[in-house]
Amino acid sequence: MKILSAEFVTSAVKADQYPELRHPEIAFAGRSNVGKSSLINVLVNRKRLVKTSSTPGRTQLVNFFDINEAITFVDLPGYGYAKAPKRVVREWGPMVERYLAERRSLKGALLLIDIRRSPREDEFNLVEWFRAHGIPFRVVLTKSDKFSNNKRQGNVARIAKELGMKSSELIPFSALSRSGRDDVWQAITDLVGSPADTATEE
Ligand SMILES: Nc1nc2c(ncn2[C@@H]2O[C@H](COP(=O)(O)OP(=O)(O)O)[C@@H](O)[C@H]2O)c(=O)[nH]1
Ligand SMILES: [Mg+2]
Repeated sequence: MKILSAEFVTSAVKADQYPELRHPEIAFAGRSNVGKSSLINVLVNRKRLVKTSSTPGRTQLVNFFDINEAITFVDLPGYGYAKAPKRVVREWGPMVERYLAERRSLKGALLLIDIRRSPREDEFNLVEWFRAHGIPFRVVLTKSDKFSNNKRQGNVARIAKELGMKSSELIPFSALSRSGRDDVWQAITDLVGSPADTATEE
């Protein structure tokens, strides 16, 4: 994918603030600090389109980005930040599920999981919501540079098993080395082109 433009559109805290955009939309979901912002920046070849941080923010925002005036990237709020206020923790599920349930332009989602971790309740919830709302999704295993080649494949297999998926359905990615970038773009292109739009039109 040749990146011609990548622009921040808006941040929303509520559904009525979501922009009216006519492009196919791809959502990025994952735990705070998993590397969501870093992935988006690498995908669009920008250092700082999306702010990265080692101390996750406390505001739960849905951020919209316009890519090439052709695709919308949606950075969903992270979860699992231990210091997040209780209210923020409570609001995350309904906010994200509502977005997934109602957003008509949504063509697919990427679920990010740190390659060193195991999927937990929040990840299983997301998978359940994707399936319940007919949203095709792929899993991206972030920070793959944390392992050597050998160990990396072992961890891909481990997480695939934990998710009940095939290793080939998981994409190892590193924002440091940019390895996996083409595979993630391919997944996005597949999702955008997939005939899944009936799924969101209940
Ligand atoms: N080693 C390594 N660190 C990463 C990678 N991606 C992100 N990080 C680091 O993880 C932290 C959180 O990244 P960020 O993209 O802000 O995560 P987000 O909270 O999911 O948006 C930052 O300190 C990043 O530098 C990666 O691929 N490899
Ligand atoms: Mg982020």
